[in-house]
Order: sequence, then structure tokens, then C-alpha cells
Amino acid sequence: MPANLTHKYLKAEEAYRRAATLEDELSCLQVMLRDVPKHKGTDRLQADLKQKIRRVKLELEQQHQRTLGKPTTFRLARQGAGRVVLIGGPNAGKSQLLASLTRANPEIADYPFTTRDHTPGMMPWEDVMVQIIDTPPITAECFDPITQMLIRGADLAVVVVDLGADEGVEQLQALLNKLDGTKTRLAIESYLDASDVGVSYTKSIVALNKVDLAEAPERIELLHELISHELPEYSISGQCPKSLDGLRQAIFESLDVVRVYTKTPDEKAADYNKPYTIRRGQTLLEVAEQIHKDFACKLKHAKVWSQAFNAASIVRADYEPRDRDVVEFHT
Ligand SMILES: Nc1nc2c(ncn2[C@@H]2O[C@H](COP(=O)(O)OP(=O)(O)O)[C@@H](O)[C@H]2O)c(=O)[nH]1
Ligand SMILES: [Mg+2]
Repeated sequence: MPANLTHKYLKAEEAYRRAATLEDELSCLQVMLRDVPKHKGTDRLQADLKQKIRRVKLELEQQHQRTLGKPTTFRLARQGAGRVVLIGGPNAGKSQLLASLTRANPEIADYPFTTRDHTPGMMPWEDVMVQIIDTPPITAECFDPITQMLIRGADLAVVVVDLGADEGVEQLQALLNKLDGTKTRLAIESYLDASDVGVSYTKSIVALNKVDLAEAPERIELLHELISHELPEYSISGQCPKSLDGLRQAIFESLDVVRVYTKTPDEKAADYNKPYTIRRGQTLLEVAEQIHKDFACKLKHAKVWSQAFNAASIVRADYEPRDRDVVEFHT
């Protein structure tokens, strides 16, 4: 046993001995490796710790895949104006970001693989809500089918990159490679590749996370030297709500949502508290369907107050609303 091991090291070693879960084992080993005095006399101990960490990580991933193999169905109702999925490597800060953007309470910890499940939350933006879903980490070894399914179905994927560790850049590369090996991939816009059956691209952005740390600028530079990707990037700190304004706006704008406020002929003003939301390019028919299934069939015309016209206009059901139009339906 090498001499002059710190108190912190010995405490972590004791906790490691008593660790009940693989997660606990891993976090203790990581503390031990950080705290072991770095000199020739501890070379063997350092190598030993690194090997143990590799082994526990492998076991964790196997455990993770076993538990994922079990559920065959997974249903998470769509809510709000759109669905956004947070993806990334271990420890990137996905759960922290979900907690900062929404009112959800995901588990946040400084060791990998804390997110066992897919946790949804709702992000308020102006007068709409956007559904945000936290996911387990994607690594070279592990990309669970539920996350894949969620990415495919999402309106936007936010790739969270860890600028707090040297591995952050590798993890991004591993994630991009992993997805490129499947039929679910990331791109500037969502589309289905017509020439390659079943290959689907989901609109994505990159969130460079933990810019509050001093090493962040260097790691961004490294990322740009090593990885060429086409996705828009946003620098954020999940722990600093103020730094998230740009990301929030980018998320909302990427959904390409149009808000429509409705009023009845008797009402003087529209209900501005609860807009109906449709995708840009959809018509008044889609709004009517959200109000009531039968309503769309009965629709004769509508009166629209739009910033695009000077005065109220009478339009037909195939009218494509602009954001923040006020609509009065006539049946
Ligand atoms: N410095 C810093 N640390 C962060 C930030 N966001 C998350 N972390 C830390 O990074 C670790 C992993 O965060 P977590 O959200 O659990 O990562 P996940 O595995 O991607 O869900 C935790 O110790 C967080 O406190 C950030 O913006 N800045
Ligand atoms: Mg997590």
C-alpha cells in the first residue's frame, strides 16, 4: 500500500468497499483516482483504479441494456406545442438542463448513467408550453431503442455536449457515429431519406454545455478542430438559467409553430391565454379539428385579424394562419 494517501482517498475507498450499487462503486473509484497522489510509487495503484473503472462502466452498460430489453411498449403522450428530446453522452448535463428549462425533477449527479428513464417536462415559452424529454446517455456501446424511437418522433433533438471533461468531444463523436450506424440520424432539418429506405433525419441543434467552466473555450476550439458537423451550436450553462434564453428561443423557433387565438362572434376580444398551435403551413381546418372533431366539417368560413392584413378579412378553411392571428369561426 503506497504511503501518503489522502483522507479523502481513504474515505472513498471505504465507501467503495460498502457500495451497494454499480453507480456508487463507479463514483467512489473516480474520487479515488482523482485523489491518488500522482508519482512513480502509485503507478500500479493508478493503473489498477483505471482498470476497475473500465470494468464497472462496462457492467453498468450491460445492466442498462438488460433493463432496457424488458419493456416492449413505451408510451409518453405528446403534450404542448412540440416535442424536444435531450440527448448526449454520460454526464453531459442533460438532466440538469431539463431541470432548468422545465419544472421536472430529474436525478442529477456527477457520475455517468444517472438517467435510467426517459423523463418529460414542460418548458414555458411566452404563452405556449413545449415538451422536453431527458434520456439515458448514448455511447459507442449503448443506444437504447426507446431513445432512438423518441429521436425519430421528436420535432427537435438537442445534443448536449460536456465541456466539463476532456472526454466531452469524444463523446459527441461517439454519439454522431452511433447514430450514423442506425436509421435515425441528425440534420439541420427533419426529413426522410427517400433513396435509403427507413432512414429518418431529425432536426437537431448542439448545446455546448458548462461554459461557466474555465476550460470551456479550449474545448470548444478542440471540438471545432476535430469534429465537422453542420448543426447550429448554442453555448450554455445548464446551471445558469440566464444563459438559456438563446436556447429557449431557438427551441421554440425550430418547432415552426404558429399560434392562433380564437374568439366567438359574441366576444369582443380573443382568449389570449390559451393559443391553439399548428405547424406553419397547416390550415384553419387543423385548428378547427383541435376545437372539436365535428367542428371542421361544419366550418363555412372564418374572420381573421392578422398582422399581415390591414383589416379583418373573411377567409376559407384552407387559409394558412400567420403566428398570432385572431380567428372567429363561422359554421
Ligand atoms: N459546471 C457545470 N456543471 C454542470 C452543468 N450542468 C450540469 N453540471 C454537472 O454535471 C454533472 C452531470 O449532470 P447531469 O445533468 O446529471 O448529466 P446527465 O448525465 O447528462 O443527465 C452534475 O454533477 C452536474 O451538477 C453546468 O452548466 N456547469
Ligand atoms: Mg441524467
